[in-house]
Amino acid sequence: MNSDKGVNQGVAPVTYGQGDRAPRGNYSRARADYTCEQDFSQYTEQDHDTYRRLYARQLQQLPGLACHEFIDAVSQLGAPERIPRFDDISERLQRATGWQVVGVPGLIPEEAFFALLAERKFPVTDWMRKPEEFDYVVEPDVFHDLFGHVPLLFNPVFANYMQAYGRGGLKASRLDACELLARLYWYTVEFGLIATPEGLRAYGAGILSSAGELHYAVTSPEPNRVAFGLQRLMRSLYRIDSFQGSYFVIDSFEQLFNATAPDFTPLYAAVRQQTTVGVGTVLDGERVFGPGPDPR
Ligand code: HBI
Ligand code: FE
Repeated sequence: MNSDKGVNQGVAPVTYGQGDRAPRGNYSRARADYTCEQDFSQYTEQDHDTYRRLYARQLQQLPGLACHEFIDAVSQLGAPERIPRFDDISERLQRATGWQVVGVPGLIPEEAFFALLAERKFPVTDWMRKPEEFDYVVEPDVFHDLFGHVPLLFNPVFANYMQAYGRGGLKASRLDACELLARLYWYTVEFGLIATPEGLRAYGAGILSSAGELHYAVTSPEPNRVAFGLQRLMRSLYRIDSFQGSYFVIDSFEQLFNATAPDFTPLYAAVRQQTTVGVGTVLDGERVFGPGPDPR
């Protein structure tokens, strides 16, 4: 098990996309790899209640909007009434796909993040948002990280994709291409849609853990839904503070995994030669999807 060896009191807090706002987590308890024990004693009854209410609200929206792989696995998170113990989830996950969840104080630096994914460890923020942040929280919290990300780690193909992403990230760090690879994460792991025989469904954690965006991403006539293409995706800017203007649609998790198999070095070079694509832009001749069926 983890000892306190390697605790790094000097570990730097991380503040992506937050301007000057200090991150909420306490980074002094993190080890050198940025992981920490899940501080279970910090949770108040109010925190557990917030988890229970968030879980219930998302769960009832899933049919017809979330992909079946997610719906099939969500119960693996354990009892929906209280914040689960990461170790209990890890035990089940370990058996299913060899993944573990590990605690972190919040956002961590990209290289530390990639290194954990490459070892089949998914970093989960341990603190819970406050009730006044019920609908929107700036930083990922324990609900987003667990409910949004962990169910699909029970799917063997998606689980392999996440590890491949981590390995690709370590390589991208050396090639100064993290910005391009971050777009891949954003438009797949966080905001991905998948075309199924029953219609469009969401598999991205940012969608699945959001009360409003789940319905919007799948059924609204407003956003663009573009067929997944790696080069096109890496050219595309994204926004972090409102619903997405564009989503990318995969056909299968195999497609996603296979797309990450080649060495990205020539791809990065090609993308750098091209113009970036603005939020919500559709290019000439591009395959787009209409909104999916509304289950309401
Ligand atoms: N840290 N805890 C945490 N969770 C993330 O999702 C995360 C991160 N650090 C970096 C990061 N994501 C992004 O840079 C991804 O684009 C890779
Ligand atoms: Fe996330």
